[in-house]
Amino acid sequence: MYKLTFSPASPYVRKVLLSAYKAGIRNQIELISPDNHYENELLRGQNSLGKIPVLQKPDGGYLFDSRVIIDHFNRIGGGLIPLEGQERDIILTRSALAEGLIDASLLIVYSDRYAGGQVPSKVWLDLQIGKIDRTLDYLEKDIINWSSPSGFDAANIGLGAALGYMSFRNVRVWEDNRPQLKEWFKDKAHNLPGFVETVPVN
Ligand SMILES: N[C@@H](CCC(=O)N[C@@H](CS)C(=O)NCC(=O)O)C(=O)O
Repeated sequence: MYKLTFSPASPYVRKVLLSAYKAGIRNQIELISPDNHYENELLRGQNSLGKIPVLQKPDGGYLFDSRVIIDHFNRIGGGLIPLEGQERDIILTRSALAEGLIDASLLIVYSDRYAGGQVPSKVWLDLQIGKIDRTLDYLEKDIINWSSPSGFDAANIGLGAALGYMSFRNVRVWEDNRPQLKEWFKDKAHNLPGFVETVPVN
């Protein structure tokens, strides 16, 4: 069995779990919940950056971060990232865009959570909001191209996790004036294997 540091709120963990569903290996993964403090910290401690997700493989080796874990799932189960060709470059670039949405959203959430009683910097918040809004506007036009021969790929999974996280933490009302993206989320993202099972909770 694999072991995965689990947090029900983490968009990076959700991305990894959705990828496991898609690759057909979800049933080979034991989730180590934060309630299991000792084991969760032991796993997390394998990443000196102190971040989750961390995956322990059946052979005892460890993998992080989420992109590396997804690449591993892709090699053993497939269906997430084409192994070669131009399509691979496209999916990886789209995945990076979705990742950037998650990163900027998390930085906004953390700027408040770790402000230590100070008011978060408006300059910093505006910088992150600018990245998010520009990307959402781009996606509103580009999402029509995101359908994949394999059904759902790593980029679709990343975007589903990113939009879900933004709503969950009230980072942005991303649906406003973005009907294409809204429809994609309702019709496509909700059909990702495991999407409903991994809806973020506190
Ligand atoms: N690039 C990493 C980011 C992981 C990450 O930032 N995870 C958050 C949880 S959502 C975390 O562990 N934060 C704690 C920290 O930054 O100390 C990945 O893709 O896995």
